[in-house]
Amino acid sequence: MTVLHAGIATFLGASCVSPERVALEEAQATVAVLGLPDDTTTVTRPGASHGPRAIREASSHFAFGGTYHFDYGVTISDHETVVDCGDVNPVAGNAARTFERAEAALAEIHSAGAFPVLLGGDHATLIPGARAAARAMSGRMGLVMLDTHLDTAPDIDGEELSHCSPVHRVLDLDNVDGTNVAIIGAHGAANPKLELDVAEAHGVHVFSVRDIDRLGIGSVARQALEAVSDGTDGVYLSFDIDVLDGAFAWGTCGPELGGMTGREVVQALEILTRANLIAMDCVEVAPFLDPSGNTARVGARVVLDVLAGRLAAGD
Ligand SMILES: [Mn+2]
Repeated sequence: MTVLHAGIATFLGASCVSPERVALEEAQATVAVLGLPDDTTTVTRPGASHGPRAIREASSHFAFGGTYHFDYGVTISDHETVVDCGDVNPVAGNAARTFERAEAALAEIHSAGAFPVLLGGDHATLIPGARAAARAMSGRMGLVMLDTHLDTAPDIDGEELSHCSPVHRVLDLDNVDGTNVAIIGAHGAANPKLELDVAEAHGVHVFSVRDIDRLGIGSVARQALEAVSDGTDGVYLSFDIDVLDGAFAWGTCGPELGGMTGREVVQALEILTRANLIAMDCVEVAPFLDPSGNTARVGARVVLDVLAGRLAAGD
């Protein structure tokens, strides 16, 4: 039976399971989707707080024919038990407390041995995502981020929990070294010089769109994979939907001209999923800015590619 729009719009129609270790273990969850509907650290155009539900809704379109991913030749549901843990309940106006709640839920998911798929929310979503992942592992953690922006600002007017600062908060972690951080897709006119200076000072590998033009996405993704994997026990993958050219995904706070193409993103994910991924996020989908629904659909597709890519890489 083909089911597209019946029932509750969980991610891929997955069962709802509370983000508690015991419940997740009872469900034998191997992948746990968690929404963080918060965009209160956004500096310009908000709306990403509605991203998780829009991505879930869009994921319904991919439930046609089961969860077979043609590009990878794998049926995700044959290998993974995906569950949907719903959304973190944000504390309005208090990002710190909201992120504590997100970290607590993510800690349960990690302890149950499931792979967390965190749906933002603005890019500050990466802060609790990375903190929880870093705490759940023993060795060093790498970070690979696809983003138009560097997001390395130390703070914004003294506020350290900003969607301009998540990479700096990751660099603050004890078990992260800047040389194990790679940013793919940086470009455009909205990256302050200070953020580039911070990235360079920490030895972060920045692969710009011009690098992609010059070297090809295959070479760039392989170099990033090597950097984030070198000496690390696990890699966090953070995907900001705005890394795509604004023409592909304009429903986001800061769409830019001249970003990555859909084909480049697909190729990059195929390579990056060969890393030992310990968690992922997909952030900055602001559905009200894209009435067509395409940006959310792209977000759902990114998650599917990561899930299928991990399976293909594990063969
Ligand atoms: Mn961005």
